[in-house]
Amino acid sequence: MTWYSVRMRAAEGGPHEQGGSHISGGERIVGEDGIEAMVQSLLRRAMTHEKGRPDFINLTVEQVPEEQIQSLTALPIRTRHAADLEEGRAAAVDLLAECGIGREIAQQAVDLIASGPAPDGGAMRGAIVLDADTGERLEADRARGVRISKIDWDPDALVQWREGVAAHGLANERIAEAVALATKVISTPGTVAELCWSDDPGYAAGYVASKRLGYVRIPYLKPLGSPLGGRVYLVRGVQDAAAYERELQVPALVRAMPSQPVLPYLDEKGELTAK
Ligand code: WAQ
Ligand code: MG
Repeated sequence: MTWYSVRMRAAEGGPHEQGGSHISGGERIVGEDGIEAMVQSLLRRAMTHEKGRPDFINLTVEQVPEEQIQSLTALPIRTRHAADLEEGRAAAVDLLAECGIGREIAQQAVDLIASGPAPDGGAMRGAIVLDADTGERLEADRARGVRISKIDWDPDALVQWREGVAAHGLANERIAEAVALATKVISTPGTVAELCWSDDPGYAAGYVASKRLGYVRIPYLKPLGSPLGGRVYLVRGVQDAAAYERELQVPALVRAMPSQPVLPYLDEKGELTAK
């Protein structure tokens, strides 16, 4: 099977590298038959995005040899309840602390995304790389951050996953993409945990992910209407963010399912509940 990486990034006010503000991006891997439809779908995503109308769109199609593709097992999903934004952010700090991150650094990760981590005070195109012990930001470019690329679900695995999570109302493209991205970063050496919420004004949910906790959804991490969101990759033992990003860009397909794609809820004490 020959695979193709199809990726898109869109900005308003010129290209990203000339200061344009990020509107939307996408990373997919498809077979030859799927290229045309994927280009169309990513183009539509860019042109109809709620963040605005891009005046710059970059679409890249690139062959990826099968033997270069890493196979990943999807992180299982669970939900941590939160009634509102304050509870949601407190839950995120608790979960990061459970991953062995000091509460101050965990709070810093939340505050970074909440305050608009790009130099212009907006969202970044990629992720912050945060040293989990010192709180130092390691990414070289604070507008771009580091990006995972060449990532997707194997088509058969995606069908199986959708069947497994559909009863929980989770079988949509946004969550599938987020699980694939989280699975990739958590499998990358040096990563301790990830914190994420969307920069799309209409989407308030996010997650904390780690090897042990899996992908823990939190329903409210920001006020609806806010264009501020992002990702923080909390790392240990990473000196060179460029080398870390090269690992994030090794082509990967999520090909295997966890034994249970959806796990029980987590309560405030981080314990499993049957709810
Ligand atoms: N690599 C690194 N960072 C990225 C990437 C990537 N490939 N794609 C996006 N980001 C960063 C970037 O800073 C974006 O501004 C930010 O993440 C948010 O991206 O209900 O929709 O695509 O379980 O808006 C999570 C919750 C949704 C899903 C996340 O993010 C759920 C989402 P978005
Ligand atoms: Mg977005």
